[in-house]
Amino acid sequence: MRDGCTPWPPEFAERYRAAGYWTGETFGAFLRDRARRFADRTAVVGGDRRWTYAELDARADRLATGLHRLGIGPGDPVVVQLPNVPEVFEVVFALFRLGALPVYALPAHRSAEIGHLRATTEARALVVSAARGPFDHVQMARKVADEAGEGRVPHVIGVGAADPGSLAEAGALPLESLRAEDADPAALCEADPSDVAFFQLSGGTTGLPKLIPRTHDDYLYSVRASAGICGLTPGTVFLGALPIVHNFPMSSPGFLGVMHAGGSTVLAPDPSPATCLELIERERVTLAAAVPPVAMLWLDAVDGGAQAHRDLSSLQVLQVGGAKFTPEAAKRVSGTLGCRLQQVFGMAEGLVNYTRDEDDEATVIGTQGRPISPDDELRVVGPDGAEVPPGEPGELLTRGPYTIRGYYRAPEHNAGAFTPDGFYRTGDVVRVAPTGHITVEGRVKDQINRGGEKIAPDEVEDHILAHPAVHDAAVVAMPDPYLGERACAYVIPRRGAEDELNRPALLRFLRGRGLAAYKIPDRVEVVPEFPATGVGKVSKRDLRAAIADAIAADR
Ligand code: J2J
Repeated sequence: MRDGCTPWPPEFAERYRAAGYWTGETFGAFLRDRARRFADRTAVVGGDRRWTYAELDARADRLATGLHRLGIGPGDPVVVQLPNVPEVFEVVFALFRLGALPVYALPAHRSAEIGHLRATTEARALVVSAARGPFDHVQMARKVADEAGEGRVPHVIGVGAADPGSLAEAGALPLESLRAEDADPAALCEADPSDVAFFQLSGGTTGLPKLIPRTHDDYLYSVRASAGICGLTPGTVFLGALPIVHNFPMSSPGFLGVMHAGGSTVLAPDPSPATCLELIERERVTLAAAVPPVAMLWLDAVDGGAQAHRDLSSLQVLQVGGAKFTPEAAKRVSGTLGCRLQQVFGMAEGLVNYTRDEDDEATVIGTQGRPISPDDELRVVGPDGAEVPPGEPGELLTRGPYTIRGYYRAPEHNAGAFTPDGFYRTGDVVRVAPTGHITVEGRVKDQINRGGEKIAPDEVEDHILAHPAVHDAAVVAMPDPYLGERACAYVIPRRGAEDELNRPALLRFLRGRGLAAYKIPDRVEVVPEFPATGVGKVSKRDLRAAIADAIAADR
């Protein structure tokens, strides 16, 4: 495995191969095979564009050829930050065909995150949106690229420019210019299936987001198994409403599961009910994936709202995951949307759980499902690390055929995030029923789950601490009826700088540092001191309670 990664011990790798989980298929070969079997079927729909499997396959080869001529080759990381457009598929499969590694960034990420990804992976190119919009991704990427030392400056590639010719002025190459007339088979390279195929980004709990190295073998196993569990067929029409390279819409079963089955993915430019419910009706969508706040917006829009007139009869399953879906909301799905609910509890590090078709209603509403694989090993432990009695709440630890054994280039962090025998500490507090179904009860990790978007408080605190008027900062979750949680920053001003520290100034400062918008605190409380724990550390528990009380009193 690539340097900086933690391989599975050989006895586990052998077991996973012998069980038929790891088949030696690569992503490049995966698309080739689908293109042969489903050539004329629609692979992806975005706006008024529809690409068949054969067309996607040919595009991937042509772009791979152009990228090869640019000097991108086997093992080269390339940051991919794109909105939900068909080119996402073209770019990532072109990279796979070269043995190059996509590094998946979310559209919301800004220079702080993209810069970190570039530096950690030593990326050879940054592929960003050049479409006109409220934010200039090309300019940001150019700035990030120029921060790399001499000789290591990555290419900036722009996708979707209205006037590709003008991109050169902004210091970027238009994607169009990289599509070779004819594919050159010599440019293509078959990757090692047991090696890293791409990097996902972790939500993170401490410091900067960690990179998650996923192999062809492990990831394609989760994709195939997910497609089976979700009963996908060539008739599946999947609505990609969330940022499409997030682990959930990519692999649970996501667009890759849909490709495995020969179905179609319809890309929604945004997750709003107006956009998505119209697409479900028009494209006869059968499967959609949403985070809880998005699902709730759809429910409200249909339940006597502006989208009540939509014909949603094609929709068979709404998947909800990424954050806890309350039983109250879960109960509304079948009556309002006329489809089944599937709860999904997953993580980019690996383990994914689904409620199943055959589960009774109480299980679908009250649990977050059970694991994909019979070889997913779960341990539920108390604060002392010992297993709790069955059915009791505790922290979930897991290892298995598609759960990583370590983050990329993070040995110190890995020492705490994994047990010595290779279990990943999820930080989630769960209960496991005798049937194996998991209910998420809370978490022990210091993380904020803002409607499915994960925030590492520590990362935001570091940015706040860089403000000259700030003495100390603590970022905590506060309850929110719509997103579940939002972020509140408690800050102590430096003595004498009390007047300089106010919310607008701090928010401007954080935006100026290039932090993704969802990480910018929703509320700022300026205080003279923090409550302390017995050992003198700031008590985040007390801060969470204080802000929850303050919100309750405001209502
Ligand atoms: C409660 N918490 C949940 C759920 C994730 C499928 C679905 C989601 C993700 C994802 C994913 C939850 N109820 N149903 O990668 O393939 C919280 C947990 C978990 C963390 C992982 C997939 N579903 N969570 O959300 O890497 O805290 O993956 O550890 O973004 O989200 O976040 P992420």
